[in-house]
Amino acid sequence: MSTYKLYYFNNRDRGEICRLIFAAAGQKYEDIRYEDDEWLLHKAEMPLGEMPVLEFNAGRNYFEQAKVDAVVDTIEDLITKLIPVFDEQDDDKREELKFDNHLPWADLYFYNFLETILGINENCLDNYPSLKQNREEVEKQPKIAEYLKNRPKTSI
Ligand SMILES: N[C@@H](CCC(=O)N[C@@H](CS)C(=O)NCC(=O)O)C(=O)O
Repeated sequence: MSTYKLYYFNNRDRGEICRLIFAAAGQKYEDIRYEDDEWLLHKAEMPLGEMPVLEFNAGRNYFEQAKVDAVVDTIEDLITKLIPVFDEQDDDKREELKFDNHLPWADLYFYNFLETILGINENCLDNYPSLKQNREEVEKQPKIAEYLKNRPKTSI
């Protein structure tokens, strides 16, 4: 028999839709709710350090499709953070936004991830000029350019 554990904070926010779906389906599940003051003890147990997390049959990330969804959703979070920067026309304000949102780190993360995806499909950014531009800007940074030129070549 399938068993489900849903981990979330003791509030509705992003977790409640899962609870509502379980309720609507009449599916039993364990509703594990962490209080804010105990969250830091559990954060590292979560695959992405965030909740909600669904545990199914005593393991995490069981469905291939769920893993794919998680990757896409995580990239979606990054894109959401990048959008105000792409939209900002004023160069100074744009730099400020990057700083405020810790975007240098997000840009690098995104750059690295996309490199793998581009290895699978080199045309995948053709419809996303702003993402292409973001990659180009990362590559243009002198220290990054130097690193990319000299790093060992690996397949992934
Ligand atoms: N894209 C993620 C976002 C999850 C998310 O932002 N979770 C927040 C609560 S709504 C969280 O875990 N915050 C605590 C933390 O990041 O330490 C999802 O929808 O699963």
